Amino acid sequence: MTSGFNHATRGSAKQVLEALKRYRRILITGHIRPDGDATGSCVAMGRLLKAQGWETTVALSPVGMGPVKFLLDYADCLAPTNVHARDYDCALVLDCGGLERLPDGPLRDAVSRLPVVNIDHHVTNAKFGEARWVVPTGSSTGELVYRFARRWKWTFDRQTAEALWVALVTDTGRFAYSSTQPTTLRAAAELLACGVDSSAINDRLYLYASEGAMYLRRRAYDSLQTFFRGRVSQIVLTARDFRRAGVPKSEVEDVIDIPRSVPTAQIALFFYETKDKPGITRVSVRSRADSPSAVAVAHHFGGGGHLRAAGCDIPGPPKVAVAKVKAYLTELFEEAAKAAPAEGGAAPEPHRVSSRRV
Ligand SMILES: [Mn+2]
Repeated sequence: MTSGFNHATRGSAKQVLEALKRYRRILITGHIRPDGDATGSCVAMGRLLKAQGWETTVALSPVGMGPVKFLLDYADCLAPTNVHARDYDCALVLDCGGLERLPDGPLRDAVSRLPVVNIDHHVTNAKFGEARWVVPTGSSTGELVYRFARRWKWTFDRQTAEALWVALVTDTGRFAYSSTQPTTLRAAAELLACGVDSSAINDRLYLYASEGAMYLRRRAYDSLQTFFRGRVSQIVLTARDFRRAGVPKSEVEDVIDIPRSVPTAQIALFFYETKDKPGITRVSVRSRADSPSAVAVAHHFGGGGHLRAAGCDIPGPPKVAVAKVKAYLTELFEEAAKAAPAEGGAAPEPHRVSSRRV
């Protein structure tokens, strides 16, 4: 496979626009359990295309959406269960690397019957649909939607700018992750100029916490453990924790920062059980530049995502998932130690797993 071919399969903004021009009624949707980027991108694109004369409907489930739910007031939104293919000419799928990442049921059925156009930034993107624009180096799909609209000189009203602002802010960890690029900040600057109330949005997204969320944070801190001489850190929230808290995981998206805050941690893990997937432990994985990549770890367990931020589902309760991931990481670290023996005769990484509570 030549690099030219690879490039072609990623498509272009122009390819996406040409495809959309062939259709009138556009169904817009994003990945399951929509986060700020998926929600903001869909809502903004719905408004942008509508302003250009398209008929647009955004289909996203508000369940578990958390504090970004307010963006749904900015678009004509439909529950994924109420979607029928006959009402649309085309599906525009945003911030979604593969159709299996759409919610099961009427929405996915409808999309599978429609011509599909995709804008996305996941490295694991399957390059599906009749037209696409996939930019793995893009900070967020929101940034791509911004660049897309900007390229055709479309304008951004305040609500559209706010939806894109939320997408950028949430996917870049408030412009802190390494995915933040000059283009990201330029987009953000333009959006601010459109009247985004960044301070109010920041409070809404990051400051306010319910009692339940505070309880979960305490539980998360209590569960913090490190392994492999501090190179791996993890927290666990069980179904029982969520039952007691009475709030969903979307209210504590940032608890992954607890294991990430261990200075020696190359890999940070967050194991949690949710109501919608009983019997499954979900794992969020984060990695640093000098470690096995998060996506490699997630991929081993059938998951995916970005180079340094990925996730996977592992059957069984957290205890079982923790053991499985630990076993895999032991292998990874041993392989790495063999491939690059320590300099100056220093002892290789220990084979045993040392565990300590911090
Ligand atoms: Mn995203």
